[in-house]
Amino acid sequence: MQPLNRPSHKRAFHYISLYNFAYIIFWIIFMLSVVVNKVNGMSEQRSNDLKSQAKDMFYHAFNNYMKYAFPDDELNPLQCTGRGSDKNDPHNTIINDVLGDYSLTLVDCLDTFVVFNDRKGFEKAVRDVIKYVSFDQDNKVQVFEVNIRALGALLSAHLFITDPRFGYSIKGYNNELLKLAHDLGKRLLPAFQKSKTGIPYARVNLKYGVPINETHETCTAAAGTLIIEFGVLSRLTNDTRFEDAAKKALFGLWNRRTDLNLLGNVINVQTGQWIHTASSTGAGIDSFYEYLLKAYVLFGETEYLDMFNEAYNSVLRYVKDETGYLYRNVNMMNGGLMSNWVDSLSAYFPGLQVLAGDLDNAIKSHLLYYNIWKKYNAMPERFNFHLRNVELATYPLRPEFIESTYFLYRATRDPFYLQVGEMVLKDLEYYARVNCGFASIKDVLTKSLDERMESFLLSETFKYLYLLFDTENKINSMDDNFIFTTEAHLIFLPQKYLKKHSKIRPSMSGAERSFCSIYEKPSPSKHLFTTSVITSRSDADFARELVGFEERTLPLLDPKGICEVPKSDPQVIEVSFGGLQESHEDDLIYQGQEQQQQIIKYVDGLIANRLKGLKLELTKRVDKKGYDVTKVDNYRVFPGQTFEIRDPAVKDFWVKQQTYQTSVLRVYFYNENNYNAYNYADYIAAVASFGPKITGELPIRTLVSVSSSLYGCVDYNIEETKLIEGNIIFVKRGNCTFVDKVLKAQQAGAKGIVIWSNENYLFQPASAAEKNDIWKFEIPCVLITYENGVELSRILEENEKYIQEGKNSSNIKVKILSHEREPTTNIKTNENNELLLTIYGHAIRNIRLNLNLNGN
Ligand code: DMJ
Repeated sequence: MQPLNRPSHKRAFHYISLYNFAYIIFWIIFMLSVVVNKVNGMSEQRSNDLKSQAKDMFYHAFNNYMKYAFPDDELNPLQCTGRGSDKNDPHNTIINDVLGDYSLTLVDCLDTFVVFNDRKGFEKAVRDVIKYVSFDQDNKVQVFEVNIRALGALLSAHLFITDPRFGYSIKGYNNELLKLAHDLGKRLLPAFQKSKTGIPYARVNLKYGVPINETHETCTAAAGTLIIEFGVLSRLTNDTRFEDAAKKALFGLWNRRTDLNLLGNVINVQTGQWIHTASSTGAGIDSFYEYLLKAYVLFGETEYLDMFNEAYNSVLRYVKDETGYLYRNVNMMNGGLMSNWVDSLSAYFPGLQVLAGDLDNAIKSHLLYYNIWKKYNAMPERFNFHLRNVELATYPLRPEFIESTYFLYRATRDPFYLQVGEMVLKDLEYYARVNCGFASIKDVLTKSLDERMESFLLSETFKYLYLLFDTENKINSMDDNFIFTTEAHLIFLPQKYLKKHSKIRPSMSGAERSFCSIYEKPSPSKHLFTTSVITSRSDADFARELVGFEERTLPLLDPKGICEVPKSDPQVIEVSFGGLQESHEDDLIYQGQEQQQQIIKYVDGLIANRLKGLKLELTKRVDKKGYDVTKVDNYRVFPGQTFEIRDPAVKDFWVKQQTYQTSVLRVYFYNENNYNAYNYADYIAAVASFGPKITGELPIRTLVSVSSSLYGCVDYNIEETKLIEGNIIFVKRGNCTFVDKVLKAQQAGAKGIVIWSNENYLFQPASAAEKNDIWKFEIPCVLITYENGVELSRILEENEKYIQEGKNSSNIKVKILSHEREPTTNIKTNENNELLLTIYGHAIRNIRLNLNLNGN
């Protein structure tokens, strides 16, 4: 029997190997992809279920509002009653800024019905608004709130009714919503008319205008978030007053920006003085940025884009921190840190970054909020990133985080964002749903509830949630100049309402729009089975560590558990022509031109006839296509302008010039909460022009700071020398030269010196030539930015505390490593055979070389 069986087995094996090999492989791949898909992807069935749930959530809130509250403004979700303005307490601005007895919730969610494709619901809501809503109310409301929630909603619904493309026409409709909007707009105008700067008063009484003794203070977002609704109202009614007023307000703010292109938070509308000087992407300023970019998308007018690009660049430069995950509150004058929290409102910013085409930054900043949500199953109003805990614990069911998630999903189609949506949806259902609707969360730690259901829950939160899962929704593929307003109202403007573009507009931003997405889809081979790329990013865990979220939700990529600290090209580079030889001075070109002005300003930018002694500031472009010159000495180069160089010496100088060497200062520290997961930080440091260059890795050493000699300018005494010997010393910039600091440190036996700059950009510590000849510099000297210095001194202080408390006995150790990318400058030619200066391998886009002055 056996001999007979053997061949048959063999035959069976041959049969399998020849015919079924491909079949088996197919099944293995299929099963693996199913398994991985379960982890990283989302089935159609699941996203359909979530879509229906999102819809159900909206109707649960809306129907209960209609049943228990309408025609009042809002529903009290715990008591199942309605509420309007607080007549008993006129100073109750939390209520009265928003509720003015005009059925706010109904008005605010008109176009949400369009998103749900609910024609009947839409028509009924429109008819109710026409029948019940009047803005002729003796109520003082906030111009911003009424504008975004009511005016925007009315205009959006009117546009849908009157544009036959959508099929939302209503029989007998006679522009009633537009008339209501016009009436409301006129009631808001007094806020502008009484202001000397054109920046509107924050509040206005809908019946009687701006009350006497009304406060002069308003915030940037309140005054800078009007142009969309006011612009559209003007164009639809032919009444130009609204657009003119909103534009004046916007420029009133913009023209008061600082030299850093930053705006503050609160301003006096009569004097134009800034009252609160914190600049951020969050509360008080958030939608100002949003409306610059969206005004450009909607109206197509490039001045808004230019303003946005300038403002956004400064946000990246000063508000965004080193890691690229955190956008903080910084002083508008000097970029210094003003507080240690991020707020829930700023979670919209990644969505705006998507619209700006900056996906890379959008993904990073969104990861931070994702981890905050994971930690609390909600988004606390303020989160302290220093203490890694909640600073303000309320969560009024705001939309911002889900809004960004939606935009990121549309841009990447990464199922990670669907899972984020599912997490948000489940948490809202579990923690906020009550019998009569949804209640705001009073405390994200205890999940206690508040008697409030804000109208934006219906007009924004549920709308974005639904659109996220309804991947085929028409709105998602509208290829038009349409936008979601800051209250998520859908606004589009047919061609006939758009203005003709002016030809005088500076050329650059027209030609090189930063609107194409720079996101590169992952190559399929790299992610064969993984449908989510976000969860596979090597720095994904970093955001988790930033918020101190213990539970690991993303796959562990490094077995040692060490997060990768993100690195990127510098946002700003300074190049100095201090060392430029004036070899050209005898050239014919310059004969008789010694008196010629070195820099000439003209409408399209600046011209430099001679470069020697000039300093250039180069800023990374928003579209990531290299750098732009943003300053030449103290002259600014604005977006769209060029910097023309007429000095032939630039060619030699640029080719020879190797910009200064940078290194990495790796700081190893003890972290009480999470020692294993995150125990070093890398800071990019500039290496001094004198002393040894850094190659490879220098030995790890203890970092010391001498409290009696913070600047390191005087000879160290015996005690201090003992502390310094064999270690690396950390000193502050200032009080004496870099050379003095190095020599003193060297004398005391230091093995290296780290200088804490007072500036937030890197530059190279240099020495006067004579001293260079006299002294021998034996130890490496590196300089770190002000911000990194703040962080490092905090780490040193904390460690000292841990040592005293007996929690840790080890000093802070540092290692200086060479930076793998040597920054270099070069000259290349572009496709039109024009010369381009490059730095770090990137072109400087707005430099024009005009080196042939004699016309030969
Ligand atoms: C909404 O009214 C708008 O999104 C506004 O821009 C900010 N505040 C709320 C939601 O949080």
